[in-house]
Amino acid sequence: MKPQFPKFLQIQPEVGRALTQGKPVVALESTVISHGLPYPQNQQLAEDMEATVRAGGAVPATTAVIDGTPRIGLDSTDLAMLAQGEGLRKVSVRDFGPAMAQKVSGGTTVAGTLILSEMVGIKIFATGGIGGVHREAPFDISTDLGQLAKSKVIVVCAGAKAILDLPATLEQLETMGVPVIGYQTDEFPAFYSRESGLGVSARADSPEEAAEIAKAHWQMGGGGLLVAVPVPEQESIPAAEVEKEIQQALAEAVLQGVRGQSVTPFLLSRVSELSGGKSLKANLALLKNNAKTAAEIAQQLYKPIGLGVV
Ligand code: PSU
Ligand code: MN
Repeated sequence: MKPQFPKFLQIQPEVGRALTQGKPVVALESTVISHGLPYPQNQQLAEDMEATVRAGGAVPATTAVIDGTPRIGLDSTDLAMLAQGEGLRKVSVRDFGPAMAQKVSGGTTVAGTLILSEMVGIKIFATGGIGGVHREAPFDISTDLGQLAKSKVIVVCAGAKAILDLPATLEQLETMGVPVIGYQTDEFPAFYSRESGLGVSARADSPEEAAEIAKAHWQMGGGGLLVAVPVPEQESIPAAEVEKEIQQALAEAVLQGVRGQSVTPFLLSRVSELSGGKSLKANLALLKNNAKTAAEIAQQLYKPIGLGVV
């Protein structure tokens, strides 16, 4: 049966064809472009992630809202606009309605990308780090977690962002029934660092194994899954080293009264400045590595192996 795509979405023809033919598609979130990284690294990264997915044999589909239309699959002009545009929104679950009605543009967060992916049958996407429970304000819990529990999509990430309360974030994921799969690791990666001292709920050593776990989870009525891939060794920063910068950035955020959607972008950019660009390098490396891993898993997801097609 051919998938029916909602009329209010704009799907790039190549992505639509791949979905209709059951070929592997990897979605890519775009808040990392509009809010997570500085220009021009953000634009280069957006292009690099698409190229990495392609090299891995899958079709990339960066998602965003442009002039009020939710879009799945963007071209270079769109990516450049997201990287350079002024006044772009950060589109999470509650922001689609206003963004669409008021015809504005913005990058989709992990939660926003989960919604769009599931709507068109994309089963996997790549990001840097998911949102989670904040340290200074434990009632500030990213919508990413709630949406992960609902959408039947794999999110390939390098763990949750290190600026967060990682143990609390893992507890929330457990409460919400979201499997946390360590990819070739028993430890939950901490974004800039390969180590956190925290465990995962299961481990997968290959793309096949990750895909089989996801298919079985979905057969049992489960929602989203995290596949947590450690940042490549060469660009990783020891947790103790980056922690000092995180502490300082957190203190500044409290002092300056940074709140709501601005907290995560503020912290990421301050840590980058304080680390002399070292954390930015790690962030870029892990994003590309996650795109590569997502393409590998996508190949397996669309194959009728083991437990059968989903
Ligand atoms: N990963 C990155 N940089 C980012 C983000 C993730 O490497 O900027 C974004 C994601 O879009 C994620 C969002 O969904 O930050 C979380 O924001 P908040 O904590 O406000 O929910
Ligand atoms: Mn928040």
